[in-house]
Amino acid sequence: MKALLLVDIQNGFCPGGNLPVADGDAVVPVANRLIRDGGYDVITASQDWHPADHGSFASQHPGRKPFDMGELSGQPQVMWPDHCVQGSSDAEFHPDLETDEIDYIQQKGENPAVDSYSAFRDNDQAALTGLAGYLKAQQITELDICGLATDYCVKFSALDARDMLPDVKVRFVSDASRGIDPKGVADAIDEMRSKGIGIVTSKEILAD
Ligand code: VGL
Ligand code: ZN
Repeated sequence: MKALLLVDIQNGFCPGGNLPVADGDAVVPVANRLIRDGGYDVITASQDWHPADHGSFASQHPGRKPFDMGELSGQPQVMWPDHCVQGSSDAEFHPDLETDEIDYIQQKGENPAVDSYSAFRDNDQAALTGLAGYLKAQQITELDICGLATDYCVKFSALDARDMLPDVKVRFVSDASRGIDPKGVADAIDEMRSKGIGIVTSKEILAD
């Protein structure tokens, strides 16, 4: 059983959004091809879904500017611009993403006191989402992961998948992903590779 995880392909991370990733919308046509022709049995997607007073927002920390380093619940935390607020258009999936075939949507980042880059659990690893349980119930053996942003939510989702689904072959789909910081992306790919995550392109998947 093969599964695809589309990470945070939302307006907020695309040009015109509140936390835009350069070229973020370029992942949409690639994701659509994977959804249609990637041979997946199960398609899942995550959605960054913050309350308006989320503690990762610089606006909640007097004197901090977006992209400063700060603290959240005693942990170092990037201070983000307000983004992906629940129910706002910023939090919607990109309008061109073909969402009809998505079997399971995992919203995350709802607890104002902790950030949740990974679609599987909060950054402090205390609370799990339902995604790992869902994928286990589907008896998946392969999981391909792509989306936004490579150096944050895609990377942490892939590392948690590797950790929490030990019998599943996990791969990162590079051309269906974009990141915030070029150095961060290169480091993220090195880290994923070193932890046993395969690095593939959509071409290789679509050729199979
Ligand atoms: C993300 C920063 C803050 C992401 C989410 O989806 O990569 N990055 N919230
Ligand atoms: Zn966020």
